[in-house]
This record gives sequence, C-alpha cells and structure tokens, in this order.
Amino acid sequence: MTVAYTWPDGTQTQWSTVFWAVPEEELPGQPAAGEEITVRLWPDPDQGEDVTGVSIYVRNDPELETSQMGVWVNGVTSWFDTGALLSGQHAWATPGWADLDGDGTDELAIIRYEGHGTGASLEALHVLEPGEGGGYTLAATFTLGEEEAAWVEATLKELGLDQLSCGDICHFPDLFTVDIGICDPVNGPPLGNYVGTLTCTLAYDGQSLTLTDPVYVLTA
Ligand SMILES: [Ca+2]
Repeated sequence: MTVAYTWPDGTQTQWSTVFWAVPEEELPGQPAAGEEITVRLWPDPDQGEDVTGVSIYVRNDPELETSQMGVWVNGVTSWFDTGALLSGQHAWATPGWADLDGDGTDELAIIRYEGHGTGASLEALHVLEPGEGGGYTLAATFTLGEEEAAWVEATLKELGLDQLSCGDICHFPDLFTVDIGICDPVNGPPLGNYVGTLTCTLAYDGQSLTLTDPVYVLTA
C-alpha cells in the first residue's frame, strides 16, 4: 500500500506503509543526509492527518547513546537530544502547540514513546521554545525517572497511602496533565500490581516542568 502526504510547503511525498522508517534522502525540505539513518515519526499516516504543521524526525548515531530528535517547523529543522535511546518499530512521537506557561506564546510540546514491557508503559514530554532563526530549542523534559518516582512516593505518603508505590506507567492525557500508575506491592505481587492512578497537573515555568495538584484515584 502506498500513501501520499502533502507537506506544509505543498510538495507531496509517497511511500509504502510497509516500511515505517522513511530514509531522510527521500523527504523534501529536510536536513542533509549524513551517515545516520533518520526516520520520520510524525506525521504518521496511522495516527491521522497532521494539523500542527510540524514534522518530527529521530536519528541514532551509532556512537551516541541517546537519540537526537528533529522538529521541522516552517521550513526550519532543529535537533535536540532526547536523553533516551529510541529504536525499533515502537518509537513514535506526536506534536502539539499550547501556551503552557501562560506568557501568551505557544510552546511546541512533543509527547513520545519512552518504553514499554510487562507492567510498564512510559511516555515522555518535551517542551521546546522558539529560538533564533525560526528554530526551536529544548527547554524542559519530563520522564518518570528515579527522582520523579521518589516525589510520587513521598506524595503518596502525604496522602496517607504509605503502602502504595510508584509504578512504571506514565501517560499524558493532554499537554497539561500526567497520569502515573500506582502499585500496591503489599497486597499483591512485588511488581505490576496496579491499583490506581496519581493524576498531576504539569506546571511549566519557562525552564522546567514540575508536578502539582496530585489527585489519587483508585482503579475501578
Ligand atoms: Ca508560553
């Protein structure tokens, strides 16, 4: 099966949906091809039509331990370090625009695949600010790392839920909200006994993302 995509500048690309990774040199208006394989994560025909005007690429230099992500906006591509290694058919990313810090200008936010496995399903959020020459620069990233998990468990204690622990589920239902899976290792298996969700508001101050207003909801 072959699908067509019309780029913001009006040019069209066709490719086979069998091959998810589109080689960089086949795409118009994109960064120069190097030794690295660059693949496009957005627009993704499987996830519907793009309404953001943003294209997202990822490249993995063999010598790098993390993946570089490229955002194409109005003909300018900007690359940043994701802090993670993205590979294989599971990598995906979706862009969105929102004024996260309320300063009157929209930031470019990207929700992307972080990892999955038994009892684990993780997404990450990047916030990019407009920079020089029409480019965008990474301002903040949220992932459910050790520090964040410690915050979640301290918050559970404050809520009187001492026996519960932070799991390995992190989803963003929208750009202002994060849902974190909560486990009960006391009354179930040590890993993956999910009993509820801690929903927090993402607070972005122009430089960093922090979690506020935690609300714990038992899984029905
Ligand atoms: Ca803003």
